[in-house]
Amino acid sequence: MQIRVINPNTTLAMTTKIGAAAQRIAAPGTDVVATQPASGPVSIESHFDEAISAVGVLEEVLAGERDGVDAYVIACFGDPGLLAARELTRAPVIGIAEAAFHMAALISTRFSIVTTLGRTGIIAEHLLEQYGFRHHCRRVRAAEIPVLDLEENGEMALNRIIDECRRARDEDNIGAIVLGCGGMADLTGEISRAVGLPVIEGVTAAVKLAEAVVGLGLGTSKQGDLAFPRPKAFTGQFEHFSGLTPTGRELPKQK
Ligand code: 5HY
Repeated sequence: MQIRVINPNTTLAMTTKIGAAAQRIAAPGTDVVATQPASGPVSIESHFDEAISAVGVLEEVLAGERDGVDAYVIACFGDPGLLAARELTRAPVIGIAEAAFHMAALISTRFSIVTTLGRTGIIAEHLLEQYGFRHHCRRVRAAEIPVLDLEENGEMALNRIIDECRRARDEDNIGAIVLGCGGMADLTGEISRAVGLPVIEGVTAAVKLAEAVVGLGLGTSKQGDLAFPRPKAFTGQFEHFSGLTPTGRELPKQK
């Protein structure tokens, strides 16, 4: 199967790192293609960044539909454009925040999240509510590092994240930690060894969930609100979305 892992920001170093972490965890026979939008923010650290990056995610899904992709992963912890992306395809679309919440809830009754900047913590709070994991999560904490410090000041960023994870371990009465950024995709092992708790991050969790959904012969339901959007005219820079019709690509029958 082919999984398209979309990094919604436009920092190639982070896309490459996310792709490598995803391919490392993928099962034999799973081919990971890591992509990023042609246009958008170099990092996503606000509601504005999220909103702009969501259009880029949708462009990448439409490109994936032309390539016959079997599943998609949205590799930003805000899951930007997730439901809109699901409307565009029969293939499963997995957001890394949702995947990490599910995985953490499978191995612990309570977890805390450690993200980058405090200001994006509210986005994780909203997703916990939306996905029904509010009662599983003790706290949403922040290492107070800009997202691109994960690329530019890796050592410092890692130490700040480990310090915050240790505080979560000592203060939150939890069984696991969720890392709140796609750019942390390669840090789980090191942090888990340093903190002594299971550490989940969304990119690798999402790849395994995508494989499971495809493996069951399941995909995005086209019954109800995730049906293909009704074709219509779009104007200006979005004119190319006009008359958008589904590729009609059928998924393998459910097992
Ligand atoms: C992410 N920003 O996963 C989010 C993390 C965050 O560019 N990739 C980003 O801090 O919200």
